[in-house]
Amino acid sequence: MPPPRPHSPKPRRHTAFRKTLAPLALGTLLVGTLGVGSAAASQEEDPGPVRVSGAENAVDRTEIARTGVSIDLVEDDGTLLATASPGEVEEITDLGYGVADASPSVEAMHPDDGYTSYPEVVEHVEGLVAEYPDLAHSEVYGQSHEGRDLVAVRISDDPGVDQDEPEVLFTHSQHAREPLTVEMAVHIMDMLTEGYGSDERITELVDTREIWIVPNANPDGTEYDQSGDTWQNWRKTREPNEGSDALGTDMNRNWAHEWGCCGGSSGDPESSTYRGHAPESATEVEALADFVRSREVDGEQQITTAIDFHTFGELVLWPFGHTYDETTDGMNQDEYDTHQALGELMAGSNGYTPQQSSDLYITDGSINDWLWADQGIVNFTFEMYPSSPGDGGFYPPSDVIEEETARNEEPVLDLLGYADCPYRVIGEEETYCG
Ligand code: 0X9
Ligand code: CA
Ligand code: ZN
Repeated sequence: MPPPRPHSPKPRRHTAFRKTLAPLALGTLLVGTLGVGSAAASQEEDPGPVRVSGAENAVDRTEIARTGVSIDLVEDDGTLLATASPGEVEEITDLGYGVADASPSVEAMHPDDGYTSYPEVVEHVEGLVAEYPDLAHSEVYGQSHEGRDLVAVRISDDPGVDQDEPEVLFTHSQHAREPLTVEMAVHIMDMLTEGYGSDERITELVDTREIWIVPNANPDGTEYDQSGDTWQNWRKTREPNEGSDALGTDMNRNWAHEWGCCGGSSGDPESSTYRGHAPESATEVEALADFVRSREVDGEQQITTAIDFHTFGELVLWPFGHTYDETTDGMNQDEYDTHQALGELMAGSNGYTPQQSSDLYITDGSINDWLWADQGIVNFTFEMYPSSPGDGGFYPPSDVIEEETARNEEPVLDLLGYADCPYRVIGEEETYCG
């Protein structure tokens, strides 16, 4: 069954085009916005891409993030690419940083058919399960706000039943405007099923692990992002917020560990890093958190390791995000060292930069912090290709998909390999897995 189409009016324009196309589009705009006054008014405040100069370190970046902007990239010279509303631009300017418009080129903004849409990913999963019933099994773990199925795929030998094997979780597209991460999910599913029986390493891993793939954690956001003549640069979910015209929550600020603690998210629904009105208030976060909790069998969380895929920046990140400290309540030295060693190992294969997540800027309510602190899962955020906005930012041309997803085969297989005892990576398997 195809998911219901959202009924919200299509956006008339995109922030990125306001400056260049405004005079030209004025006539259409007036006609186009008749009768949708409030929606049009809220779009005036839609966050758009900006370039921020003058930030020198993670503390500066956190100060900037605290205004509510999403920091989308830290460039080598310290310049930031961010998504900011007009109000946030003013705040950053008041803090003494430079802000310039960073609208991407028109060509770069056309949705690219080479990407896998949400309906296509559902179809791909159905095809996979039909072709490899002995290796792949799909489950609907909930419904998005707009009623789309939230899908998880289990790949293992005997995938329909729960075996006593270490489980690994790959999550994709918490952020709608990161479509390359959905391609990563497709690549992992294809690699594991096609490689089974011919590739010895893959066969062994599929036989001895249960591998969960959530190919799109935020389908409403993705469908909206791909709904117009241009990509919509949309990050959040699409659920209405009480008392505001602004839609959606930043899923990666809505998780229930130290939610909203540390200036790493926004309390303003207009912001692209809005944390929601309560932990797990976003329908899609609650459903995914429930799914993770459901993997606790006989008091033991079966999932041992995880990667949450994002774009962009080519980074491997590990918890915590809510504090600059490496060790703290809920993260001792061995635990930190295990994350660091595994992160560095994986970065050694894909060429990404490995670092603690707060080295970038403080985030609170991220999935990483919750998976570790609440569920004890050794886990990472991958920020995939590109490393610079010049290569397409969130929307690189689809002809990079094959190369940039294949680039993560080795790290994914490495992580699967350590899933029986991640502490082996620091030589402490006796202590923790004996
Ligand atoms: O800010 C985010 O949510 C991630 N970056 S993105 O540009 N894809 O939005 C980074 C999250 C890293 N922080 C933690 N994992 N704590
Ligand atoms: Ca199991
Ligand atoms: Zn992201």
